[in-house]
Amino acid sequence: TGRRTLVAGNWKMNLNHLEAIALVQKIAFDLKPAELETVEVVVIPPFTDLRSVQTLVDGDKLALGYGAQDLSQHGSGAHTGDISGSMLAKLGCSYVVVGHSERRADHHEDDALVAAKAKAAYAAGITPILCVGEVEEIRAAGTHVEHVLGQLAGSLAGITAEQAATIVIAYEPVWAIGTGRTASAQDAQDMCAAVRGKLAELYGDAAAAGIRVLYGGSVKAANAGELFTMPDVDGGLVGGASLVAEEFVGIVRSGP
Ligand code: G2H
Repeated sequence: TGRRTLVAGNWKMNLNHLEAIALVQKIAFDLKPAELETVEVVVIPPFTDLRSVQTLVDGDKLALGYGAQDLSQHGSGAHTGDISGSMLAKLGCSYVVVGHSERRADHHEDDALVAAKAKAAYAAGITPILCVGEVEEIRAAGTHVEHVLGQLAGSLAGITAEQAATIVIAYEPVWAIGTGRTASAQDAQDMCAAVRGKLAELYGDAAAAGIRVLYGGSVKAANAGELFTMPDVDGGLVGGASLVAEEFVGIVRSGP
């Protein structure tokens, strides 16, 4: 497809600082340079680990990307507790997750806010990993495709074609997150293809053909291979399994 497989480990609110450093070291030590050329590998630790991850990656010239789990929609100012895109850029982040279902649920983030955060990421020169996905009731009702495509369009409001060309979309069915239940490879493929279709409608066929669409939701070494061979699944956003170096490395090795 010409799209480079991306495996991103979303650590969520896990690990202490020493564990975080040890995990980055182990991943970097286990993966061979050739493996890191074919698959793009990214870790997404809590904010409090980012400076140390930056030091490790820069100091040892590791071919490992990293990013943050969230950012403020604002550029700077009186927003207690928030972290800006430019702060993340100074820490060397190349990616930031926006619109994760846990933030949509825990912090009432809606599509308009997610779009504002994606814009703030671009303003700081950081690539958003934009998450969409349906809850179980919506899948049961059979309206999951229109729901996810609606979320996608709403969360991309105001994002230009030039910006969208570099975006990463992650389809994460909420019923598969942290539950051990993975969408079937065919279900993942069907939704990722529908997402690409919507991207083509919004930004044109050529742009859509270049945008990476990931699957997320209980990805592990045992199921990653089947998921990643699907034509419209360009990698994975991995939660629980990204906290164990062997599992995460196993997922990376499931790439093309
Ligand atoms: C989905 C995923 C990572 P997990 O949230 O973003 O988590 O792999 O634990 O289901």
